[in-house]
Amino acid sequence: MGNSKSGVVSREVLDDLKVSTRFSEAEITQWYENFQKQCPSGRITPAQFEEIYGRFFPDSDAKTYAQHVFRSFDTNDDGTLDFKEYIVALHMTSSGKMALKLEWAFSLFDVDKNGYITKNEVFEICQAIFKMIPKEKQEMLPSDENTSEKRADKLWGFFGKGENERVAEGEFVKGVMENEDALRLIQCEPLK
Ligand SMILES: [Ca+2]
Ligand SMILES: [Ca+2]
Repeated sequence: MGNSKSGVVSREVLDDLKVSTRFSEAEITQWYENFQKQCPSGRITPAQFEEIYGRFFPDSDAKTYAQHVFRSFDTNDDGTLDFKEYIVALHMTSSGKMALKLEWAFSLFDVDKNGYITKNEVFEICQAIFKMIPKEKQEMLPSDENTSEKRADKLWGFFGKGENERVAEGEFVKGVMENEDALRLIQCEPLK
C-alpha cells in the first residue's frame, strides 16, 4: 500500500521483475522513471510503438514487423504494453542468452498464440521481415532468399515438417540452433 503514487514502481512489480529478469532493483527503478517520462499514461499503444520502432529503421517499412513485435510483447493481450511487459521484452531481446532470444522469436512467429507455428505464420513473419530490408539490399540477396515466399520456404525446410504440419517451441529452437541460415533468416538484419 501507499506505493501506487505515480513515479514509483510498485513493490509487487519490482519483486516480480527482479525474479523474472534478474535485472537489479536500481536498474528497474531507473527504467521505470524513463518509462514514465516517455509514457506518462503508463501504457504504450500500438501506434506509439510503431512510431518508436520506425525511427530505428528509417530506410525501410517497419510497420508490419513492429505490429508483430508488439503482439509478441503484449503477453496479456490487452492491446497495450505496460511497464512489466516492456521490461520483460527488453530482457528477452537484449539478453545474451540464445535460448531466451529464441523463446521470444518463437512467440513472434506464433501469430495466433496457440503454441505452434504453421507454415502460414512463417510466411507472414517472413513478409514482415522482408519489408524491413531496404530495396537496394533486397536486390543483392541470393536467389533462394530474394522474396518473402522463398525465405519462408527455406526457413520452413529447416524444421523438417510437411506443408500442413506445425512446429512446437522445442522444435523451433532446435531447428534454429542447428542451422546458421535459419538463425539468420528469422532476424531482421538491422537488429542483428
Ligand atoms: Ca498488455
Ligand atoms: Ca500459431
